[in-house]
Amino acid sequence: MGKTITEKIIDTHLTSGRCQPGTEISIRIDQTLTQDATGTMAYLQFEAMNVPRVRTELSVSYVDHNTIQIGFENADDHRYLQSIAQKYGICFSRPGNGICHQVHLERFGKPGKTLIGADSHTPTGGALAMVAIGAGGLDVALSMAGEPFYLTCPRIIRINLTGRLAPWVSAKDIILKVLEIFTSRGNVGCVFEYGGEGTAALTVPERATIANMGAECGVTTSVFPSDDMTRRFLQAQQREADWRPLTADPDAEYDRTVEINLSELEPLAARPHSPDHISLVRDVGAIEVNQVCIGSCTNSSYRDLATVASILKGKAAAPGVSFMIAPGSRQVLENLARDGYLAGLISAGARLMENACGFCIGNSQSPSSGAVSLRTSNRNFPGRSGTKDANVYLVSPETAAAAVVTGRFTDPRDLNMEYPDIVMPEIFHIDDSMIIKPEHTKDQGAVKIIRGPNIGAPPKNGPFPDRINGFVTIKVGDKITTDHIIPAGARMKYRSNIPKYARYVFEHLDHRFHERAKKIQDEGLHNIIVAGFSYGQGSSREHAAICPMYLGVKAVIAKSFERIHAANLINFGILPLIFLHEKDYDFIEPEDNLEMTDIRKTLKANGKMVIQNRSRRKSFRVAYELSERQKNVLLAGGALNFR
Ligand code: MIC
Ligand code: SF4
Repeated sequence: MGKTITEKIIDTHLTSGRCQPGTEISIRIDQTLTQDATGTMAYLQFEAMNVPRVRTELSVSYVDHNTIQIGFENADDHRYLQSIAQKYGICFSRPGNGICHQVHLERFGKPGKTLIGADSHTPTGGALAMVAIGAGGLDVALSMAGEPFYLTCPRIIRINLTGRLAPWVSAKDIILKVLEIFTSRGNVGCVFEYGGEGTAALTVPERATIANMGAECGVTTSVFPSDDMTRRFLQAQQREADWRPLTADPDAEYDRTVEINLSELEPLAARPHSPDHISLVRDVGAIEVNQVCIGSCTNSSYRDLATVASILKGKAAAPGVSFMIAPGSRQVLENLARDGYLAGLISAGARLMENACGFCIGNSQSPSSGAVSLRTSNRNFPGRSGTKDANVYLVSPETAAAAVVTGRFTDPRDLNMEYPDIVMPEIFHIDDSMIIKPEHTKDQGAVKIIRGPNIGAPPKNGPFPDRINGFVTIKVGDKITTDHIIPAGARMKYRSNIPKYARYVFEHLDHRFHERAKKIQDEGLHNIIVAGFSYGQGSSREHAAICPMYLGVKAVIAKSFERIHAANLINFGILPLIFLHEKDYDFIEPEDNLEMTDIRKTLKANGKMVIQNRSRRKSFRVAYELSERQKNVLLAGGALNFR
């Protein structure tokens, strides 16, 4: 039987298990990436592993999230990361060099390789036919230490693209269509593999937009073939030697095939406050737009910004629109400048942001109260922009540019102009001077690691208790994101300081969570979180597990979990439990006293887990989906203790 691209890559990297969907396997990791907001914790954990040098083919440490640097904390983190990179043999992409996923695509990604990254949009690398997976920092640290990466062998869904995109419809509209079909929940353990004649016509940056936002569906990753388009992209990056063909066999079998006819697609938008609230741009209506932000790792390539520049040529931003551009990388910025596009953007009134995450993570450009903000990024979770009552819509660069001109939500086809035909540079102007390659000196051990006062050691956890006697510290609904659990934006500067960061757990849902959790913990009791479907969507930040762990959370009982967050909970010794009967969720109230006994014995024997709700004098059953390895990690109190 033929094989899919994903199976081919997994097969050549398999270190344990058999490639049977739903079972646990482990794979060898060729490349890793980290970014500064997850990186410091990942490297603090890596340091604790006492490995002299990374054991991957390539590890890259990017600085792209916290580049505003109000106060000393972020600059200290950057300095720490640079010293770590030098000591352990890691490439260091300096602040200002660009967003990790864009730069990795340009300078490092290779067809057929495995990549894990401490960022949920790592699957962007799937545009280059990699198996590229987002994970918590601790899992990335383990991969850097040469250990395999564990995952559930995925079910592969083929997305067959037929037809050809009409003018003014672009890659963002394809992935928004995918989000409409699959939604943001219920896709755990799947991989999207793209094929068909519509796929062949997409350039690598367009494929990257699609692979990037597969993360919003919750899939393990998205994979594209390595074909002539891939070769041309790598050639333009002067890396043709890294190319190799990689396609699915014609008789490969998929779990399911979904067809999307590109010729029928129209401009789409994700309405507030979820990436899967999809509408036709036409149906949103001509509402007034206050802010337009073009950038993020989803849509900040040369092609995206050159398209915007061409649409805006000779025009000016409407007076009511604050218009921002954040190029994905220094390479994108420099090539736009050399080719004359940048001047046009500036003339149109663009406010030029640094080549970094910036507005996307809410650490700058928060919209005004109640504003309508159009963004080309990938997440419009409530409050993520930094303004609680802002309405953020996710759209293509074309739709965003149309709103810049008209000041209203506008279908770009109504601009009554020719669709710009962007000619991509045959060879990009390339300058890697902001990537510091690790030196191969003999006295690596002598390199001094520089730690600022905000950088603390990762907190320790004891073995998992046999009995949980605790309280429901919070009960939340469906689709709770890691942004809800532990906010980013202005709070991100405490990523290396868990006692401080932990004060903001569930800040926007219940600002007294921290106080209550601390009180329960101080009384020697446990905290328990109760949740609905799809708990832990979005960011890979392991702080959404470490900070609750630090506050004495021992279990999360949910209707379902998202992949990365469930793995992070286990890695930090928090038990993820699933309601066996969903209706039991309705019978629990905040502050209920719950008790679980004989936990260690039950888990080891794969026995039935029953929880007593002592406040309601009721009991209910929960399930757990844990491999033997995960049980051992959990019982040890987390992956650092287990190693
Ligand atoms: C995000 O887009 O939410 C982030 C910020 O890039 C996160 C990582 C983080 O929280 O540091 C992600 O996507 O994993
Ligand atoms: Fe950065 Fe936004 Fe991409 Fe996350 S989604 S890596 S914050 S640009």
